[in-house]
Amino acid sequence: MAVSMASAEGEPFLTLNGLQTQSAGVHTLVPDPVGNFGVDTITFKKPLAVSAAGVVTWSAPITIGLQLEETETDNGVDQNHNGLIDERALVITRDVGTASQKSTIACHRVAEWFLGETSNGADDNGNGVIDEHGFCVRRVGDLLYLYLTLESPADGGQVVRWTTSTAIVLHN
Ligand SMILES: [Ca+2]
Ligand SMILES: [Ca+2]
Ligand SMILES: [Ca+2]
Repeated sequence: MAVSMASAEGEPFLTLNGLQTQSAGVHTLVPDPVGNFGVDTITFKKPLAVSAAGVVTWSAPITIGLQLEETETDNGVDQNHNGLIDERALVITRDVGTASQKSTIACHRVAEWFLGETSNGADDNGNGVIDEHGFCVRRVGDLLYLYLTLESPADGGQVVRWTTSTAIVLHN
């Protein structure tokens, strides 16, 4: 039992760590998610190289965003019959705005809302972020906080949700 719990909780953790937000430039965040609501879509650049004089060469923009699953409609009904309602996918788009722009899906089965949160202008789950979605990003100082809730159908029409959050240090 303990093993399966660890494995299940590991999935959102591994997803967040695979997003390559590590060392994203603090001054490259669009939007800069400093508000109490956070954002579910963010664009950033990463340092590719630093010259001897300290000049940073930045990557092309990278966008991470929460999107409605292609086969789902945002209406409280399980259109694609997978046992999940209005589920999202987390999409990474690299080389944004260039000829080689390409999107890939980082993960499916992202919940519409972060665990314990509902849309009401209040911080229901007491994590300091208001009305956050199943994927949410918020900046505090030079730390970028990432939140993720994944969900999976279970027996008897139930839905099981796993959630995690992490903080990464941004590049100046
Ligand atoms: Ca569905
Ligand atoms: Ca909250
Ligand atoms: Ca709320």
